[in-house]
Amino acid sequence: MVTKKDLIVVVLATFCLTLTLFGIIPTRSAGTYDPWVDTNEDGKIDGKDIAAAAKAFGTLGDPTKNVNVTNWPADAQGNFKEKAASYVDLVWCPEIVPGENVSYTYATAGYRQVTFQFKNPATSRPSFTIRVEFIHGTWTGSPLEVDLFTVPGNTIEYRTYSVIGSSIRITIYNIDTNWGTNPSFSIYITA
Ligand SMILES: [Ca+2]
Repeated sequence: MVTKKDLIVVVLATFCLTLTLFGIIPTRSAGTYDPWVDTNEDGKIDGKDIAAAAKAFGTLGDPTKNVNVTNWPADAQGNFKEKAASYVDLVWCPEIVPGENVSYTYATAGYRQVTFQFKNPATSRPSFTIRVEFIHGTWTGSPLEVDLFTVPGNTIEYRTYSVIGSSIRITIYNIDTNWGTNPSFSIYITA
């Protein structure tokens, strides 16, 4: 028994054969090339694509397609690199006694810029010296120091850095000989 599907297959197959035999494939496409219609992905919409559609005519299924994506943003290991959102941290440090220091490290991979604002709340003493370094994740050498500055009492200082490593380390030294206090800082990591 000849079904409707068989008829359509025959008609399409004849059409394809005619195109092939008589070489009347138009050199100028009537529409625009659509890669989703190019089922055998040879860069050309022709009888082979129609034949494939004809062969599958009437079948049912899940239209979800597996796709390969090229030129996606990836890190050195080939993992997808999602654009990071900016973040901020506000820190009230513990009391740093004379001669001591505290360090804070923040991830900066995928970020563009860091703005650091430091507040020394002391009326006059102590002064704090701030060391700012970038660390590269796979780099075993010394961290890259990008800034070293001293903030006297009753002073707010802020600095901005371009990201040049996978993390930034802020070390706060109390350079006084007698006085300690609790400094505070804000750090803005910007995508
Ligand atoms: Ca094709």
